[in-house]
Amino acid sequence: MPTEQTQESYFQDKIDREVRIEPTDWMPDNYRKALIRQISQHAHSEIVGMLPEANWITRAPNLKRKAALLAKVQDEAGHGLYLYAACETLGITRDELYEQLHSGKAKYSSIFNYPTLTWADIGAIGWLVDGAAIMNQVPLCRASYGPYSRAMVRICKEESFHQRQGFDIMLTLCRGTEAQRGMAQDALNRWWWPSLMMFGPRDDDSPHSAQSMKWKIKRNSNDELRQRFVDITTEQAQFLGISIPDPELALDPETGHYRYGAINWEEFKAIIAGQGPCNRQRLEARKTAWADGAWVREAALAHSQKRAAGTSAGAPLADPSGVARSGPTGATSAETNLSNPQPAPYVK
Ligand code: BYC
Repeated sequence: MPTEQTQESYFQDKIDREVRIEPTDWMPDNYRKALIRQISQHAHSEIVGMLPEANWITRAPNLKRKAALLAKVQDEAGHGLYLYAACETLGITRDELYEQLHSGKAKYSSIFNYPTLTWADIGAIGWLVDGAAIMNQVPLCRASYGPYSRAMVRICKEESFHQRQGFDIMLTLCRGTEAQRGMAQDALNRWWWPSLMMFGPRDDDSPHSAQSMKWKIKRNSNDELRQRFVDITTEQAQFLGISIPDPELALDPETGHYRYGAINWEEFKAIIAGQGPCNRQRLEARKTAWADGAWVREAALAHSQKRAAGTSAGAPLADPSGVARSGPTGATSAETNLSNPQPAPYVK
């Protein structure tokens, strides 16, 4: 019988050799907890992140923009689902995860506690917020936990489209009228600093980084990723012809990186403590969605129970997918549907 210590050194050795950890493998309890914390925070960020953007679907300036925004918000629901599913493989239920969000025990990204005041904010979110998300998430495609790393591959592909649509909105505004350029500048002024905060506290103030990097849950430090983001977006802002609201931003010729001014960490702490401009509103919206969805959950449960009971009794079932299925009578649901264009009722 291996001791806990030998199991742990075997586990670390696997991580060091880049072998993925899978749900049925032995893992230290703290590794499991660290993953649940990070993956669930990420999943919650996706579904809370839908709120400020969804606010603009009905006010998008044209059909093309509306379709792209609608698709983006739907993608975010999908990202939430992949991540919740990955998290559930660690032995926690979806209900427990939601409960942690609703009670305030689990965090979600600080960035979604700011309001979206104009259409340019949708551009700035795509460009900066999704840009920061990609910077942080591409390395997570190589995270040591298999289900998480695989979910991240798909998420990152979609995030790239999100970033492009945001940049395209900014570019259109910046090439537009004086008023439109003004809107783009105002959005950059409001979203720049909160975007830098998305990467988390400074490395010397980040309690989880060292262990998470040893376990390869995280591959890069918060400051490292933040610097990469500043380097890339500064030049994108120059291309757009708008100014980053940081008088200290300057290229350091020695390092080749852009130096930037001090981040207001007091604001960050207040936001993650629940005191941001929209924290209450965001949590209320999630709790209302959960309560309003109770009948859907009940109906889905009743449906699956009926199917299970029906299948075990060998009775024919209407397939909600609409694919013809033959029951013991030889009749298919498609045939039933021929005489009745409505979806076939359950056969008890
Ligand atoms: N917001 O030791 P640290 C997105 C918390 S958006 C709130 O550095 P760690 C999307 C942290 O949880 C982004 N809380 O932690 C984009 C910890 O508190 P607890 C979501 C934050 O985990 C567009 C404490 O501060 N992305 O997906 O090593 C549309 C100490 O921090 C934040 C992810 O979640 C923050 N910004 O590093 C829709 C990516 N930063 O737990 C959606 C995966 C830190 O001890 N997550 N905290 O109470 C990560 O990469 C890491 O968790 C972080 C933080 C870099 C965020």
